[in-house]
Amino acid sequence: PPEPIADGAWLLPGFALANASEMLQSISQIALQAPFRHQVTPGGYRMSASMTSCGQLGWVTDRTGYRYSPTDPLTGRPWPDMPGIFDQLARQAADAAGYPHFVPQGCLINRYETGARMSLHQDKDEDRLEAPIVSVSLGAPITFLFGGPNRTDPTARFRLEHGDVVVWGGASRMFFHGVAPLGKRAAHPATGAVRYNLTFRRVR
Ligand code: MD5
Ligand code: FE
Repeated sequence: PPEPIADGAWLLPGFALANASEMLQSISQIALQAPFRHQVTPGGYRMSASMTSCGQLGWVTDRTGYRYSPTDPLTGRPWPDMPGIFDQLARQAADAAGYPHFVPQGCLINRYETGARMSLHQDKDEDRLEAPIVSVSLGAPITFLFGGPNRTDPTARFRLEHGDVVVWGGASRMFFHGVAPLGKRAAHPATGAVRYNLTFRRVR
């Protein structure tokens, strides 16, 4: 059953488990067309998580800024189509968390290897901040950090495991959050020492 973890945020433990191996296969297929790459922030830092996207819009960053793009800057081609199983799972999870009619326009796929992390940030490059973000974790477990609406708010930490889904809506949609470095011993039989996170987003 969904567990509340913050104002408007729901953890759905194991919600994606039954589809996990098919989703991992889809990620491999997507990466053949749109390879994982380490993007650079506007400040000039190389992100330690590598990323790709599928669907109508992908999230990109370079020295000029953060934005959503219908094409992959690496290849100039549209992002790979969003697999039906991704779209269905994201809608079902949003529904189960009390956000019906969620329409994902894009899926950002983050790939964490040992030591990769994501520092505290807000997701605010979307025009539709009233829509939730659906997040699916696959592979090695990590410690997720989330705070509140202000950067200085205290951060809670909890473990996200293979197959877990979190739906971030309501107030939590704008909360500061991050990911602790993937531990040296963190692994899962399905992926080895790698964690994937898929975030489904309504952008426009
Ligand atoms: C991850 N990814 O585990 C996380 C999961 C990202 C990112 O943060 O931007 O790619 S998404 C978690 C999330 C989304 C929106 C709001 C909140 C968390 N929150 O309020 O804590 O790779
Ligand atoms: Fe984020």
